Amino acid sequence: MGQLGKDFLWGGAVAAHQLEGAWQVDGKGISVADVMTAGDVNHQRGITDGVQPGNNYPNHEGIDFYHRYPEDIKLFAEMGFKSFRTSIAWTRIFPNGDETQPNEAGLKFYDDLFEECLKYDIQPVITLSHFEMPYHLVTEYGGWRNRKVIDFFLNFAETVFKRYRNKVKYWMTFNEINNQANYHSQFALFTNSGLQIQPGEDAEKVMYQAAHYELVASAKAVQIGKQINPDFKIGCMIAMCPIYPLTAKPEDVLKAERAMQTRYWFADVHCHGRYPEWLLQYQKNQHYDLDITADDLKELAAGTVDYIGFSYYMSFATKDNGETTLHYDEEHDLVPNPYVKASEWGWQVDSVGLRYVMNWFNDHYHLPEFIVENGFGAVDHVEADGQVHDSNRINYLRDHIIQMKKAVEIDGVDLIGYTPWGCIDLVSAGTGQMSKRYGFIYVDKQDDGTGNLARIKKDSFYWYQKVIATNGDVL
Ligand code: P53
Repeated sequence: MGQLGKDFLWGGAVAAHQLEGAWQVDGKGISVADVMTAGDVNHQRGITDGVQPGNNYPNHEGIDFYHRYPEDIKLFAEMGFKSFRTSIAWTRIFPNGDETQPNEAGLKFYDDLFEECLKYDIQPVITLSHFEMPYHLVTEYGGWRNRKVIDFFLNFAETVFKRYRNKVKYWMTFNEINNQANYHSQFALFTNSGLQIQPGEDAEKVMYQAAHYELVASAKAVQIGKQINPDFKIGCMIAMCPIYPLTAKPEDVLKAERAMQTRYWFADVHCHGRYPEWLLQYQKNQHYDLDITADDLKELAAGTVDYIGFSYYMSFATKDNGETTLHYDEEHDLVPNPYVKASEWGWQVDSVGLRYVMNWFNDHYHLPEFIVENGFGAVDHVEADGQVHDSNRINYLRDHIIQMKKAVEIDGVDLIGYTPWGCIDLVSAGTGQMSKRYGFIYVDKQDDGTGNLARIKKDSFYWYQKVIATNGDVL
């Protein structure tokens, strides 16, 4: 029977663009996140044509982590964090993305940040590309639809691998690379790949091309990283929302299977180093004439990942719609699951699903896993005495940790660590809101941008501190 080891990486996760702010400080360039306005549960975030005056761009200030990180890392250390997942903002290192020489001030910032973590024995866990590619690569190259972007990315990856080779061991290449399986979502295409679909274009085909280039870039990055430091562990990062059949009707089960294939083939390529048969056949049937070379296929095979990093927030369900092609369209083919309750943002909370997906990943890929995001986005209230009683967040995390432990102790899954999302309140990726909070630490900043950015420990702060101190025994 497995156990959470004594080196289990308890921690928390964030992404550069959602908390650093300082969007134009020390030579940083404009990223895709810098041209996204605020939305809410009913309104998508806008994507503007460059930064336009008069709009609210919540990522520009974030929670000003760029200037306040020593205070924040100290709070993480107080909770007992062993790891801290963040990303390196590509635009701090290569402001436009296509320069040959990096920006030293940006490199220095992450040196200092990682040093600050290591001071407390907190291991930085680093995502190379987390929804924040240089906007210049979108306007000049069309984002990841362009093969040239592979080399720009590799220049970035090599630069940071070399610079931080003695400070960072755990890396991930592309955050939630599979969100774009939902190719109808402007948000997913833009944040994953800097794609803006032109009239008359087949969004699905463009997505398959961009994803291919990203997967090649990831495979090459894995190989480059291993040359720089053979001890590196380089993973993929998959947004895992399992898709259940609504009923035991065979057609529903088959539809759900294709839905899973459509959302998770990205993991097949990362882990197996090759495309699954169903997808090759699908692309052939669609007469997609994709730029996939024999050299690319060799790179994919040579650059498989060491572990599966994944986020887990919710599960989905689907049902048969009578189409024999089984084509899965995430925008239209999901149905509510009557057995689980949804959050205020419509995310269907399902802790048992976490154990299910840990088994699913293990059976498909037989690799170590790392839960690099999990959490409950909810409105918090600061009471008159200045406290935040976030018992619903504690309940969510407790339920998920219970299932996580079962997957390890009963099912034998090899789990590296657990870094709940947004360990300090930050800007929501999906909506741009501050009010969709995940943190153990409250940040006084509101959706309209007001607030003094003060940090407050929530009830969950003390709860998680105890969880870590007892290695998950006291929940
Ligand atoms: P927010 C969709 C589905 C699952 C995870 O999300 C997702 C998304 C995109 O919104 O994103 C991840 O902030 C992502 C983080 C993000 C977090 O989940 O929309 O990796 O950047 O903040 C939570 O509530």
